Amino acid sequence: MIRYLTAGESHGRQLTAILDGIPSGLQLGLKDIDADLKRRQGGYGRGDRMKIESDKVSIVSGVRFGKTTGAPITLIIENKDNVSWRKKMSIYKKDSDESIFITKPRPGHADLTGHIKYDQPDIRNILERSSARETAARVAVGAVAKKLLKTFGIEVISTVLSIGNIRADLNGLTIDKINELTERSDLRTADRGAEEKMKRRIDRAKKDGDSLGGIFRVTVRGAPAGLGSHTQYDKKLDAKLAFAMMSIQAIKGVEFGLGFKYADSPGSKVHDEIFYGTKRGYYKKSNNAGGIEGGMSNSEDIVINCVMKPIPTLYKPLNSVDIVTKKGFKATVERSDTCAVPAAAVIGEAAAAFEIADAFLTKFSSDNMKEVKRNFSAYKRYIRSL
Ligand code: EPS
Repeated sequence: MIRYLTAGESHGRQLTAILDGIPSGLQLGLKDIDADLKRRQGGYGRGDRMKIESDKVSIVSGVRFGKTTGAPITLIIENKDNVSWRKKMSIYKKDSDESIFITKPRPGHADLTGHIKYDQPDIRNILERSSARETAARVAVGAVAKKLLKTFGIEVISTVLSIGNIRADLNGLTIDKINELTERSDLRTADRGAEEKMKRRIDRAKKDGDSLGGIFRVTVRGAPAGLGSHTQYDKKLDAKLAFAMMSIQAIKGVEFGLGFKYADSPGSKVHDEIFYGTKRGYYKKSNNAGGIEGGMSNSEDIVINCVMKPIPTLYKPLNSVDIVTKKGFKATVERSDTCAVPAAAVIGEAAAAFEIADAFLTKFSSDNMKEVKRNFSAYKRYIRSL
């Protein structure tokens, strides 16, 4: 139902996203998007680039007088750093300069395979686009999806579960409390004790020229039963969400609900039993499934955990081979973040929000918000009648 593309290089002029299929009549302002762009830029452990950028969106199509028109929405975010990169990122042949070519691929990055696949003598042509800078555009798209979902009482939130090998203890905390503590935390985590330890671990990694990964959780609250479908592989909601999360730079694994822990227990211990109450209708007392059964949302919270690898741009040298001389070297120093797990959590919200909005509009489809609302209300009446 909805789709988007992004374009733009990390040090190019701007990032652009075109979002197609959002119904007409959705109230949308710059503030809705800028708030999430700011959240993405935060997080203890970010590098100096974030001191240069202060991301703000421009909406250049698809919105008029504060509401979507149904036409494609074009979102633009400027790269402030581009002023120092104009010549190095020039589109003109006359500005070409072999002396600035990057020939030393970083282990763990797209550099080497991108150089081979695209036949590019300058690795910059790969790294500019594989850079996580692109996620600013995706967060802008996700913010529009979130705005749409909010109209229907659906919320997408995130929290950081671990950084390095330090885990947050969320025992005894309600999801509202977790969210409140997360939004006030420099590391987007709800455990203050763990946060202090994580910060010290990040400080140490920075001093050592190293980087750290971690795990974050994205939770979708208020999704009705029946988003996605069991009938075809590419309609399954968990499959679509997993694809979306895995498409985020540096994400190496995704699990839903109990996830990999499903392997440890027999079926009788892990499947969420079904109950019925005259007021509540069908309900469950556990949510090991993480809100999705048979590729469909089941009305419980959708719980997605993602692991982010440590960022591959390191000050600490790792073995690599120069693509011109074919000689070994110890990887070069590049400006980078030490840890970007809190930012990845915000990006995860955006990726999930887009997929949920797509599944929502597939189910309650229309070209205009009024009709989507009518369709959704009728479905809610049907669910209440069961
Ligand atoms: C990134 C390297 C750093 C990060 C960047 C992602 O940029 P630079 O090379 O300019 O120092 O700051 O992330 C962002 C710019 C951003 O907005 O998140 C990389 O190599 O992926």
